[in-house]
Amino acid sequence: MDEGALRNHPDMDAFWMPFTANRQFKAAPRLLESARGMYYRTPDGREVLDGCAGLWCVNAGHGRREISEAVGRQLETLDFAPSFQMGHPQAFSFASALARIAPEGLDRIFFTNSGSESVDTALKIALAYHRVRGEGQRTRLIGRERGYHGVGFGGISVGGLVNNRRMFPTLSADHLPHTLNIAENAFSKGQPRHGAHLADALEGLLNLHGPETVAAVIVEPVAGSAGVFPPPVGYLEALRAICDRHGVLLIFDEVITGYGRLGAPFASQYFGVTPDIMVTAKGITNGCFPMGAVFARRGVFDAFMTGPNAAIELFHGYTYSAHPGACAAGLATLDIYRREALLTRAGELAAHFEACAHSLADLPNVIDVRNLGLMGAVEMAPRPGAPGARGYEGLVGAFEAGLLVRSTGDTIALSPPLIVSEDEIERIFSILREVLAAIP
Ligand code: PXG
Ligand code: PLP
Repeated sequence: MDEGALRNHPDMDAFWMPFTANRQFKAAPRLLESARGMYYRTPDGREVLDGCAGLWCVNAGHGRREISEAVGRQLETLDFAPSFQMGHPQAFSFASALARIAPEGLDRIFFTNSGSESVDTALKIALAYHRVRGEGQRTRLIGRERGYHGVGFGGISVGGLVNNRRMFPTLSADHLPHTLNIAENAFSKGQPRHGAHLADALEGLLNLHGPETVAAVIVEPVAGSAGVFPPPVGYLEALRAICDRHGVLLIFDEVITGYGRLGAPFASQYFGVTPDIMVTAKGITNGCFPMGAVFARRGVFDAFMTGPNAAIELFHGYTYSAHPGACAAGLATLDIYRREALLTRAGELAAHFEACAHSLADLPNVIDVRNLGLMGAVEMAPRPGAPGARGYEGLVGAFEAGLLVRSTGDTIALSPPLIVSEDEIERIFSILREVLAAIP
């Protein structure tokens, strides 16, 4: 079908597209029809280099036959099995395989179908954990400004992106200040120097409410959706110390940073800071099957295993928790990650990625470049009177020039599949350079 025919296709009306300007998109659609390795292909046969691993999820690159074959075999053997009071072997195998790459001690794993479900699961586990230990007064949750924790009611409550919150009532939650500080840290390579003191705001919030009323603090180790904010040096360590002092659980949301994005299996290992609960999704199945997993510290799990043997310990779960197809996809994905050493590969490429990203610093509208591992962002000054316009023009211009990027406000975010080559990294940034240079 040619572009004109697709544009007029009546079927476009029915799909209410998520996080999309529906009318604008349907008037000039951007379609991806197939994908292989580092490239998408459009219906009109153009190749588009994948600069953001789909949506931060296709870490092993596209079209991995090992995964589709494993899923096909699994669905033919066992298409579905309930995980409520029943089980199937792949669920246990996959949880054990994840426990082997998990941060030390985080080896009890609850399956969900997405990052949003994982966040809500983690928050509920944190609240219930305090309750089963006789500290049921710990009901307050603390997130962070500009944090993204998915779109469930729990996630938007601790989340800090105003557009995701303003239409909806939220649970009561407080927010730490965000850590982006362009005035002091612009063009930092890797973790910015200034800002560890921002963790002290947690002491302030705990003192305001009484620390004994607070259940958990949730942060992304590197804020992703808001535009890639690596944590200031010492910041995560300070949060950990404050949580320890006051018996508050620390939750890391690793939906983006998990599965190799920074050069270690998880950001927790990269930074050497271990949370009590870790939220993951996306790269867990290379984006091939919807799935999420919440990792809990052994002690958190054990706190629930205290009542009568016959008592269900946690009244929570999804029909598709540990779906057999998802478990097969996940096992095949972990096999690829191991065989190709992808969970550490970002560490080898990080310096080259950093150099290429920062080579855009001289462009006239660029006010900041940020990077860590294989996460990067180029931020432009807003055009006067039209905030977000330059970012959107960057997204559209890049797509037309054969590069898929993400835009958020006037920031272009990059997170290529972990199979990316040095040449492809150079290509990503040389295309982006031309596109951004042409934006008025
Ligand atoms: N937590 C974090 C840290 C995320 O990045 C979620 C939770 C929610 O996951 P699900 O699977 O429910 O979408 C995410 C998802 C973007 C973008 O453009 C980022 C996400 C999703 C869609 C777009 O930055 N992150
Ligand atoms: N709504 C209804 C009416 C249901 O019966 C169920 C599950 O049985 C759900 C919602 C929840 O669906 P899921 O378990 O897929 O999250």
